[in-house]
Amino acid sequence: PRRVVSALQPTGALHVGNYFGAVRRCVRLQRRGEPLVLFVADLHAHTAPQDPAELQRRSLETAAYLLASGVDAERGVLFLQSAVPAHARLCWLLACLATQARLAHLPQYRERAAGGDAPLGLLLYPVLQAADVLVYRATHVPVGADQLQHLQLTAQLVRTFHHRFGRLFPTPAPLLPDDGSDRIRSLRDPSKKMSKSDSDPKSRILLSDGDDLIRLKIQKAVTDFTPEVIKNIELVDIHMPPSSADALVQVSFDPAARPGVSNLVTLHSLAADKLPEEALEEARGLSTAQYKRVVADALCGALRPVRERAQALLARPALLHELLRHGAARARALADPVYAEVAARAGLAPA
Ligand code: AQP
Repeated sequence: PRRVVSALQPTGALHVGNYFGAVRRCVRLQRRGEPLVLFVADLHAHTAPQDPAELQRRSLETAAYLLASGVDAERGVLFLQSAVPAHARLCWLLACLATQARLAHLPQYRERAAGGDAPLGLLLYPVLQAADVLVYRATHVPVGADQLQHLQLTAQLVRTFHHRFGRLFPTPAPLLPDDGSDRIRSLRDPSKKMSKSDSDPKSRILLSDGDDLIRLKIQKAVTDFTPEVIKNIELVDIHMPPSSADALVQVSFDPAARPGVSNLVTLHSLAADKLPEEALEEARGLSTAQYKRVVADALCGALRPVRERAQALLARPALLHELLRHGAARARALADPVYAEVAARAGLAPA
């Protein structure tokens, strides 16, 4: 049977990159009938220092935004990672199958550790990710292009596990988006991805931002020194999925040459549920400043209902806690038998 597993870290307030790149994709997979296991990755959050009360508040807030975005907690399973001990238990065994050199070689580790004396948890981060999906025998994982190496590590751990202990897990396949939603850029520096932990709050639009703040941040977004959105100079291949690979549009949607403007086109197309070509068509004849108002309108329209539902949910913390408790019980019912089988294969007590 198919099973999709995904997670978000409660390391900060969710931004539109998280929303279009992860949350909305999960909602749409679920609406197409995929069985979804989704959790708030509070164990992962501890790879950076966390204030305990703040972490708890953020975890609840993240869950509220997932529900507000349309995650169906009854059809799927929604919970906090730390409430299901099988993740950490399987992580230990997988860590014994991984090598230090392999993990230290992963680009994200090298970036975040930056040659310093990093916590061991940071090195183990992708091993816990592997445990997160394998403990539900996931068949598919929605990822962004930057996560592919971690999924390759998971595949390698599956092979090593099977070699030692016999076949047990499907090898989870990546589900990559073809709409650019996994590459939302910082509004202040389009060479970087939009990130929860960027020190500049104007670099990201939060799901909690009101209309005025959304408009202000888009208005201040760094673009380039070309005043028009569409430059009628040359045609380039837009790097679209095979179905539209021959679509040629003007140079404006060129993430390499004009990353700031292209990021606005991507945000516009995602928020308005249009193809980038269609979004660009609306930009024809507009200055960048005028187009920014179109983008801001689309974002306000897409995010307002999510924000309002989240606020209503956050006003009822007892309900949220109860929902997550119920989700964790259902997650344990899925994960515990898988871990019990792992333990039996590995000669360990059943938990
Ligand atoms: N800029 C982005 N564009 C598209 N998708 C993005 N995601 C993150 N940033 C972008 C996707 O959101 C999900 C959340 O992953 P996470 O909570 O594990 O954190 P992350 O990937 O490390 O994202 P952040 O926002 O940059 O958080 P911090 O600052 O804490 O590292 C993932 O599916 C990710 O692909």
